Amino acid sequence: MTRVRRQTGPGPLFGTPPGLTLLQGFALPAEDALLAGIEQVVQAAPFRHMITPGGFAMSVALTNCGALGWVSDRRGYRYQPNDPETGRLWPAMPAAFLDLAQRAAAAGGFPGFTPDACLINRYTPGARLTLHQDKNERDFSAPIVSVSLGLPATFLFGGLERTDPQDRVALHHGDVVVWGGPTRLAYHGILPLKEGDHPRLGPCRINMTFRLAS
Ligand code: MD6
Ligand code: FE
Repeated sequence: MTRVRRQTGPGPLFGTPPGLTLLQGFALPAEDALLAGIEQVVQAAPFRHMITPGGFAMSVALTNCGALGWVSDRRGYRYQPNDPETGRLWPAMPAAFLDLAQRAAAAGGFPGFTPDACLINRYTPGARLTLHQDKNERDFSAPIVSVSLGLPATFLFGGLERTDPQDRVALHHGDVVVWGGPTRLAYHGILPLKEGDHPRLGPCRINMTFRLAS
């Protein structure tokens, strides 16, 4: 099984599982703008624990910005233009978010990526994301760009079947993962977040994933 080892300094890390590019520290220069943007989005559309179709509250709290937002409720998972809590449109995607996502996608081999959805996940210690596929988007030829902020987490990256073996990738503050092509529908998840206190974000991890949903 491939083990991904953390290297020093930013830049693409070769030897990651095929179809996954890890850009270590890529988001650090934009850190202040990203945190300000998140604050702005959260003021208009606060983090909330959505209910899964099975009836459980997710341990991860989430919100969205951009033309479309990912939502979950008893009826299932989908993208929609409005926040179900307020009925209002999701807040616009801050320019710094779009700029970072486009540069990261290009660095990961996907030039011309224009995401219309940004899902923002907040993890506190113990929160996890069980193994899943991202398959509510319409066009799987577009990649996903995923930005990690705050406490580190262990990302599980499996295959196209739920039971396939998984690689583990450590994601730290400022890391960006670009994911597309043959592994676009790979199962993946996040192990329960460990306790910790991040200098900028405190006891939490925030993940932003950019998608072309429509
Ligand atoms: C997370 N990320 O990192 C959860 N999905 O908190 C995801 O579920 C994810 O990072 C698709 C592509 C990249 C991701
Ligand atoms: Fe996902």
